[in-house]
Amino acid sequence: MHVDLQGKHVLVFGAGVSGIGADELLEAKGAVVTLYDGNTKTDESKLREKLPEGSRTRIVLGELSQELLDDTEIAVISPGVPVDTGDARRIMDAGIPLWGEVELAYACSRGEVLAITGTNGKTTTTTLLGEIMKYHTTCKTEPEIDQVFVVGNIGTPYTQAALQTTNSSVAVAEISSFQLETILTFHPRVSAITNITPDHLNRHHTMEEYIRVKERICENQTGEDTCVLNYEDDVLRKFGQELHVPVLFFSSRRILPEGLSLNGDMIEYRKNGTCIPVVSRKELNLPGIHNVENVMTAVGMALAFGIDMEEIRTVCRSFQAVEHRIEYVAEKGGVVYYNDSKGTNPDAAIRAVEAMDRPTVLLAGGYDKDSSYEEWIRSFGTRVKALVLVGATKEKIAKAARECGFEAIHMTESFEEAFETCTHLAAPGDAVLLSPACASWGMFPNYEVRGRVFKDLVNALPGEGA
Ligand code: UMA
Repeated sequence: MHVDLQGKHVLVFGAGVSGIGADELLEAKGAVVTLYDGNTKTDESKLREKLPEGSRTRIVLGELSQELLDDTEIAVISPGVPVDTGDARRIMDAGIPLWGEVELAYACSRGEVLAITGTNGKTTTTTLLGEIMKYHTTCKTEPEIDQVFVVGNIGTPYTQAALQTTNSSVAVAEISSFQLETILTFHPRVSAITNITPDHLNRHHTMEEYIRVKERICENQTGEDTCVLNYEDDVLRKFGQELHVPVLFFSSRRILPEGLSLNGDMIEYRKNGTCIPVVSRKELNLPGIHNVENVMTAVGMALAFGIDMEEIRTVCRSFQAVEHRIEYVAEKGGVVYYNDSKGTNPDAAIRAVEAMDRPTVLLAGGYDKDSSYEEWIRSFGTRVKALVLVGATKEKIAKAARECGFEAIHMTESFEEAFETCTHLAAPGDAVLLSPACASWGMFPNYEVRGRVFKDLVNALPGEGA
């Protein structure tokens, strides 16, 4: 699909990585771009350095003036900007079309899109599917796919790849609920929703709204497409049973007559009365049942796209855990350190706790997303021996922990102090797990930086490591 943006006056709202990607794409398409960011502390010259060479973009910081709005034909909004308040609302009230950065990228792209959303598992699934698709292109002398782009919420803005896409390329896109809020024509050939549990409720307000937004990933799909869904998620099972798009279900708890199931240790694929073993759980280098579900999602999507089973198997067997997702860091003084900085909500953090096989000192807390923490605390069982808290949510988590009867709580003032406390509390044979159940914002720019700071602290501890 290609839109004509030549000479159009476009306002890009938000000057993070999405805004910069959008700016670059819009300039290449001949639009007259204004890059706007509400944060007055933004360093304009540093921002300009990030824009393409010879960029003619006008940068506006602080206030979004009426004059600028009057001059805007299309606004492209970054995922982190809430659409129902402040300036975004003013844009909509002024009748200016509001596109998400994903919509802009899609409208300027060619080729097929495979898109993954869900509360947890998106990044691992997207990475694995990207690897399967890339491997596929190396297996054929004349592959029908010429290039694979792994984009979206995973970190590389979709807009950055849009102009390189061709009629034979595939974009494997991790799409967040924030991004789905502002799609219009976005149409994946295969979509997937890994699971839906409470997250980002400060932004979406209610669980119903969060679910509605997630389900928008299928909105433009047709009977020719496929949606891969988790049968064990009550919301998704019901959604799939009523969906206008063919559904491929997967289950880690029961054998489904059609689709992907876990039978003992074996992932199996059933279709039209035949059953094909895919890969054994023991052959995967990923801990936890949630990762079996992530593998099933990626496998289902690859199969729906027509990739050979043998190619899928090869990649599943060699695939390693994604950085920041229950990532083994090192063993120091008999203590094993795990980085699960990507555990940014209680459900993701439950999965990390459940994957621990030794007494665990848990480092948690961070930005407040209006989450409730009781279920996560109840999942501690006898595994978590101490909870070390830091950040804006520490009091709320401590209160919830005490109400659940968990008393081994240690309050700290900084991330460094929290880490040091963990090292004192952990004895040889224990694990220290960073799995905050909260976003990093307020303390760090993103979860990647938080995870790297943690890993640097671990690696600086005395001892051999590895
Ligand atoms: N801003 C305003 N006004 C506002 C809000 C923000 O001007 O009301 C400005 C900020 O000052 C800032 C810019 O907008 O300069 C930030 O934009 P952004 O928050 O959209 O961040 P980006 O750097 O563009 O990164 C976004 C995603 N961030 C969010 O959705 C919050 C990244 O996902 C994504 O990797 C990137 O686009 C590329 O697609 C991160 C994330 O935390 C990993 N996602 C959430 C999650 O996974 O839970 C959804």
